[in-house]
Amino acid sequence: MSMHCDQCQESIRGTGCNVRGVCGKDEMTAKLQDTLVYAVEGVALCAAEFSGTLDRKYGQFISESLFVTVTNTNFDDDAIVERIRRTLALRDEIKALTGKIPAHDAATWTGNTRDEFVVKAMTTGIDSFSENPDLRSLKSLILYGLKGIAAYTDHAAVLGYHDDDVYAFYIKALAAITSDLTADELLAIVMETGAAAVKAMALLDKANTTTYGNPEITTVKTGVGTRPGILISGHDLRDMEDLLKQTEGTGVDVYTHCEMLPAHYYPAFKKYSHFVGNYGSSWWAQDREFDTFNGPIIMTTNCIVPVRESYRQRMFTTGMAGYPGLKHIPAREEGKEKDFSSIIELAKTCQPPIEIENGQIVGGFAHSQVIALADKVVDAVKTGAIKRFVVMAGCDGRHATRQYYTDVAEALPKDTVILTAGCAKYRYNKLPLGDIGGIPRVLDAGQCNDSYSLAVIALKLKEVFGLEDINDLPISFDIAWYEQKAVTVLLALLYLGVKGIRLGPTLPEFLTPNVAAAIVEKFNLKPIGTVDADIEAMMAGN
Ligand code: FSO
Ligand code: SF4
Repeated sequence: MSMHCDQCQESIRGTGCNVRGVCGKDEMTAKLQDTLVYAVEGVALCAAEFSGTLDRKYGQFISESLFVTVTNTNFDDDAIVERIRRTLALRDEIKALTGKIPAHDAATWTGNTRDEFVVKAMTTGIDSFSENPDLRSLKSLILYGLKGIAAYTDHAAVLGYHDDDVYAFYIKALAAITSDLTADELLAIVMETGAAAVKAMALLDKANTTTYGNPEITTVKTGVGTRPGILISGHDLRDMEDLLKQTEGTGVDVYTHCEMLPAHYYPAFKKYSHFVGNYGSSWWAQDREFDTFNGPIIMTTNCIVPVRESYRQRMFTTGMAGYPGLKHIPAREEGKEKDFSSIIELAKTCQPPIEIENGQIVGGFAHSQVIALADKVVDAVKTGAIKRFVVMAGCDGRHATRQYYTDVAEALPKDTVILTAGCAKYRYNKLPLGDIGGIPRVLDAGQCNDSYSLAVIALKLKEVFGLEDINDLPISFDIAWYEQKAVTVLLALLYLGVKGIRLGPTLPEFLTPNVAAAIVEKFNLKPIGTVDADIEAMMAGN
């Protein structure tokens, strides 16, 4: 048995991960995830035969299943096997509905055991997409974009928000990647994936802000209190809500980790006095930070890294996240909260967190807050106090090459403002970069999906300055990517017409030279260079 995975930035250069993932994913999990994607393609092929309006439960299920296969989300083979079974049952339900069976193996194959799923995986996965590397590359780009979109539509669905157009697009695009299409036809679907990405991010923005209010400027503490705490990570805000409600008055504090930091910016969560602060930094540092936290940890989504013995007994997953041997908190029953009581009881028996730093992080600059400050920002641009905005959103990662982003943040001229979102921010959000007339030099919009806010802000500035083209604004894009949600954000930005984006630390391995050249030519996408050369070019508008 062998695996092949090249979906993230830490994929082994030149070959992809083919023995074991750098992320910790082993061959069995990789094969089962490939089979799950294949089963989902079968659902899409059968659903594409349906002429009426399909119940949204199918789109929602596709969204969940793709999300399970996103990097660092779910390593639990049993959970994936169970999901493959459910996917096949759903596929057969649609076949019964349409009475049509597409002439494709994904629509007809059957299996029920883990062994059968692994055997199926030998002929599925991205290697089965096409013999032609360029076509395979384009299909991978579409699939990985869909996986990121799936994470976002899943978060929105948890809050009761759905976009049937995006659900319909899953069916169209997944059916397309199982078909023989030309490079031009696939490129058109790549652009449509960008359009669906914008819709998915807009939907999630609406879901989050309607449910929890618009993020506001907030100072978040990084020190610790004296009571035991629960650390919550990932991106699911409804889990955050349920946890804060259930811990109120229990003597247990709540801290955020990594991508949950922006929960502090929402009015609905800020009001809780036991919502103490943020503990630690980016996802890849979790094994150190979870160790010293002392209390229970809840992973609501990715990114999970291989779990150390020292905190295994106090780490939990929920939602689409999973890890073998960790307790999984089940989905909430209709109209009820998720039950975090066992975690709260465990927390009461734990020591308070060990302090690893004692400072603060300022954030909450999503579109509504920045637009509320628009006059101040526009004045600062007009008077020359702000010369340029540099969007440095995206993901963080393990590699030392990401020091580039810290160095750029430190070396940018003092009359520039960094716009950020996602875990990429941890490379520079604790640096004393100062402010410009009261406007902080790092404006954090929130989680990676809040990159949508940065696009809204750019479009608003374009309108205020009466410009025809978003590329005429004094904004440069210096984006960091790691997993598939960043692919989604990149496709969204390309779809919105942003040109000249710098992408690092490396261009995606799954892009062949021909596909990369086509994207570079059309969008002037470029790999990052040296800190000095990139800053000089950005300041000159290149
Ligand atoms: Fe980071 Fe992980 Fe939010 Fe990603 S925690 S890397 S792009 O999952 O989702 O930014
Ligand atoms: Fe490798 Fe990334 Fe795939 Fe993990 S997700 S197996 S690190 S390419």
